[in-house]
Amino acid sequence: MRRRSLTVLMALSLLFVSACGDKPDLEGPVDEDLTVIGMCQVGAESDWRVANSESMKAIFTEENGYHLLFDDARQKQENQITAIRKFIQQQVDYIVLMPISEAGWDSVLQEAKEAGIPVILVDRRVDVEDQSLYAAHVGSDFLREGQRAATWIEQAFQEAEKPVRIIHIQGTLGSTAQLGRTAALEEALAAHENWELLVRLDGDFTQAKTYEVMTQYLSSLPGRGEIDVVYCENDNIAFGALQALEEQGYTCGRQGVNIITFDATRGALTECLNGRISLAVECNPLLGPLVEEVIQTMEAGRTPEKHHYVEEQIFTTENLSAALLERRNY
Ligand code: GZL
Ligand code: ZN
Repeated sequence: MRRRSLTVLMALSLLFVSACGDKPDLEGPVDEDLTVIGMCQVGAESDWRVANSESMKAIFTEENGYHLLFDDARQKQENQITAIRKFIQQQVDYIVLMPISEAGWDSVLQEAKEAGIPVILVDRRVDVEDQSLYAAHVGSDFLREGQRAATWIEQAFQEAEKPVRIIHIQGTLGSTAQLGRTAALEEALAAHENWELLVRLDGDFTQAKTYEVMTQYLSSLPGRGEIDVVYCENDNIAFGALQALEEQGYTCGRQGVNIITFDATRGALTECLNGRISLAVECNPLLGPLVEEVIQTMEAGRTPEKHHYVEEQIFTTENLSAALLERRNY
C-alpha cells in the first residue's frame, strides 16, 4: 500500500519538477516489491563512521530487496531532522537513524510514529520520554567499552602509591559514545585516589580538532609534562593526539605516554602493532547485518528485541599480529 502511493507520489513530483524545469532530485520510480529504507547518517567524521556507512550500503541493496535513500547530515542534528521529515513525506517503509546526540528527538520521532513508520536506532541512542518512539536499537555498550579501558589502566599501573597522570580527550559532546566512555573514566578516577586527571579536552571525534586542542594544551605547559595516559574516545582523536605529542618531543607507547583509543579501526591497530598506541578497544561499526535482522523480523510481523549489542574485544601489542590485521575488514 505505502509503496504504491510512494511510486505515484514520486511520479507526480517528477512530473511537477520536470514541468518547472528543475533537476528532479528524486530517483526514478521504485520497484513495488522493494522495501524502502530512509537512512539518516551522522556524517563522515571518522574512519569508524565511514566503515559503518559502507556496512549499511552493502546490505541494503536492490539485489537484497531494498531501495535505500541515504542522507549524510554532515554533523548537524537539524539536517537529520529535515531528512526524517522528507522520509515521512516519501512514506518510506522504515527509518534507520544514527542519532548524532541523545537530546532533541521527541517531536520528530512522534511525527514518524503518527505516520506509522517504524524507526530503528543505530549506534548511538536517543533520550526520549516515550520508548515506543523507536522499534529497536542496534549498537555498542559504550560504558562497558570504557570499563575495559579502565581495567587495562589498573593492570598497567599496578603500584597503588604511584600517581597515574591522565589526559582525557572526549568525542562529540552529548553523543552516547562520549557519555558512556566518559562515565567509565569518571567512575575509575573516583575509585583510584592515585589517578590524577591533568586536563579534559574536546576532540569532537576528529583528528584535526584534537591536534589543535592538544597542541594548545601541551604548549601551555611550563616544560615537558609528566603524562602517563591519554584516554582518546576514538581513533581519529588518538591520531591527532599522537601527532601533537610527538611534535612536542614526547615518546608514545608502553615506555612513555600510553595512548588508549576506541574503535580499533585498521589505522589504530597498525599503530598498536608498532607500539605507538598501547590499547585499542574495539567498537564494531559493521552493524548492517544486525539492522537487517531487525527489519526482517518486523517484515515477518514479529516484534524485535529492543536492544541488540555487537561483540567487541580489546587489542594490545601482545594479542595483535600482521596476519590478524590482514583479516580485519575495517
Ligand atoms: C561509536 C560511534 C563513534 C565512534 C567514532 O559507536 O558513535 O562515532 O567511536 C564516531 O569514531 O565518530
Ligand atoms: Zn583498581
